Amino acid sequence: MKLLLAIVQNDDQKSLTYALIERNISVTRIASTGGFLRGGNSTLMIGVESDRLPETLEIIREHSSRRQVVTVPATGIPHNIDSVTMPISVTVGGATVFILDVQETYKF
Ligand code: 2BA
Repeated sequence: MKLLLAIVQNDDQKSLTYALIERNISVTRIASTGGFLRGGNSTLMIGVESDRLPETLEIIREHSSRRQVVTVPATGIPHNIDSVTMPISVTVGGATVFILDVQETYKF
């Protein structure tokens, strides 16, 4: 059995948790804080049988980022005015995943 610790942005944790539960993969969410940005994130503790590891990683990959539209200065556009901005779509989010071997599991 493997224990995954997946650190994701708060905005992604809900859809990721739902996706895991839908596939019958148990998950525990811990509210956490990134040491560098000091922002809230979520750490998901996921215990899975080793043969479900690739499937679980794929679910995390699929559900840990999203597209977001941000507005940026329209530099580089000929004859642009300083205050002109343009919307662009970027991918935000992502996951940091640690995988640990589980020696034994008990449920009492
Ligand atoms: P990521 O590397 O994607 O990390 C996102 C969050 O995942 C981190 O939040 C932290 O909570 C966790 N994490 C990542 N690597 C870890 C590790 N080896 N051990 C334990 N937890 C880990 P933050 O610490 O707030 O960092 C947010 C983002 O800031 C990082 O994104 C990275 O792009 C950047 N960053 C972090 N430390 C940095 C540093 N010393 N110098 C420059 N940029 C840094």
